[in-house]
Amino acid sequence: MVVFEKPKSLTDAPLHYCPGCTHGIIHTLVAQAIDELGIEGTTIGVAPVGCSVLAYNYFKFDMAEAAHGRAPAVATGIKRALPENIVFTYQGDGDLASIGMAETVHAATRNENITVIFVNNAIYGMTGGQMAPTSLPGQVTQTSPYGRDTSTAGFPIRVSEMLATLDGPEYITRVAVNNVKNVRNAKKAIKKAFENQINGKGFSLVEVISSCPTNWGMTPQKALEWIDENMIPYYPLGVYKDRSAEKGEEA
Ligand SMILES: Cc1ncc(C[n+]2csc(CCOP(=O)(O)OP(=O)(O)O)c2C)c(N)n1
Ligand code: SF4
Repeated sequence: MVVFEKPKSLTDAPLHYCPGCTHGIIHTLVAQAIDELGIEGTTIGVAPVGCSVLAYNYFKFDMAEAAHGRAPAVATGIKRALPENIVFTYQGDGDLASIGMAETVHAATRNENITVIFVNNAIYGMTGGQMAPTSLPGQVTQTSPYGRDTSTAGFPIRVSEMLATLDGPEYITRVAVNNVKNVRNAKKAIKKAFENQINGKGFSLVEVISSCPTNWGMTPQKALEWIDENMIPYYPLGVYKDRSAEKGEEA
């Protein structure tokens, strides 16, 4: 009996991510959702700038590469030109919540019928561990060696809560991938975010709390524990907006 097999929507290319990085888990969940929905032939992904810049090597369906932070704008253009296709972005917190915040907010408030996978690891991974908009108060990074000082660097941005205040978006949720239970919930949320697009519901964003053991300076195991101890208390998991559910409609 086959218990587990690689999703069809992943290529055979070996992932370049650091040992213990949870980007790989999130790639698998996206690919599984696309396989299960049978949309691999019509899906177009938009890769970001960040550690997942090479996502187009790993997904077997069509991919486009956006300039840093511009993925929701690129996805908007693709979706409007090709409305029958399923279009998603895959973005880190530096990409989505720093340089790309405007594109994110405006795509959400327009309720663009796209799916956004937002990987929040509280740091700029690819460029060597600088402070991100989502770095925690007191978090040591390359650009906050004494810890994030909120009096000069401000407070972390809770993207899901903020977007949920807008009338536009259909579905905003936060999940994590640091243990089996959370991975299972993350899978359900990602699948629902794609189903919403198939059903024409509009903008769906899944924020996934992810690890960066390399730049956090921790073992992979400790990084998963750090998510429970530090990330989730600041970024509570849960559904922040589900317009159809609020109206009592079917997904
Ligand atoms: C216009 C522009 N500005 C800055 C950079 C440098 N840069 C590359 S990746 C990155 C941040 C990536 O962090 P994040 O989006 O959190 O993704 P991660 O690597 O952590 O997955 C930055 C600032 C760039 N490539 N282009
Ligand atoms: S630097 Fe961090 S986010 Fe990037 S691949 Fe390594 S562990 Fe993952």
